[in-house]
Amino acid sequence: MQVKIVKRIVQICMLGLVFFPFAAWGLENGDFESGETGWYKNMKCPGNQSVYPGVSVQSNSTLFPAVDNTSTKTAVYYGRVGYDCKETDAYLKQTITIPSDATSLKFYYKVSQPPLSLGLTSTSFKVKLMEAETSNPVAELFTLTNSTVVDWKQPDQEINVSSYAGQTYDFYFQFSVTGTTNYQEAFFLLDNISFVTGPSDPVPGNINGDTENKVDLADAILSLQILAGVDTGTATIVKENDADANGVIGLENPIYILQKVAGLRTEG
Ligand SMILES: [Ca+2]
Ligand SMILES: [Ca+2]
Ligand SMILES: [Ca+2]
Repeated sequence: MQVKIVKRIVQICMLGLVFFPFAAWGLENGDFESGETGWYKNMKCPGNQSVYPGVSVQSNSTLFPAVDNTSTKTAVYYGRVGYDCKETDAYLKQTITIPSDATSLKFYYKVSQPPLSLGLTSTSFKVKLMEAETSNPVAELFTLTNSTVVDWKQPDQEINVSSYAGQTYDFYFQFSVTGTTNYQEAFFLLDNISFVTGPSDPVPGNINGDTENKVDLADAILSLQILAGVDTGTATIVKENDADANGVIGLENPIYILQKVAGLRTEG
């Protein structure tokens, strides 16, 4: 009888392990269609309306337009200066294990703010990884400061996360607005966060590796800079997208890219 009870207890414990794993694998509710499920929200200002000041998930509306026609909800940071509370460190975060075959991070954002000269002194939006236990910073994956108005878009550069794949982190989307003039405000919208997994197919000519796989003058200029030995600073260079696939950025790249731009090349 006792053996049966012990067996039953072991079974229940094992079921518990199946249904409540220790860390979430991958990202939960990255499109915010389940509201704030899976996300921890830091917001010290109480706010007596649904959206100020701080970070929340809102239904699509004129003020918070959808990123695409599959979206009904969007994460929104509403930064307002000089109201009853200053929310200068609002964030959404979740503890995740980045998929072991993740190559890059994707998300869409939108900014709506007046010019800084009208009373805002700074705005920022950052995507960060922190150590899950200690909150020590690990990496700043994306930074946007003092942005002007931008409609829904993805980051210009691919955000490579392959060196963090398979590891567990606190994953932060952090917002800040400061200013000197009361009632100045800025909105940051965020949606469709996801990890791209598996090796990506090369896109000949997309030397700067932008996430929309555009082959344009920016790639031509970058490849000419590489050819000329000019310091390209922190620019991303994706050798896998070399036009003739030998991994060396030669003159064939600006030629190929300019032919593409001029519409002289319809195939590949
Ligand atoms: Ca959505
Ligand atoms: Ca490009
Ligand atoms: Ca080459």
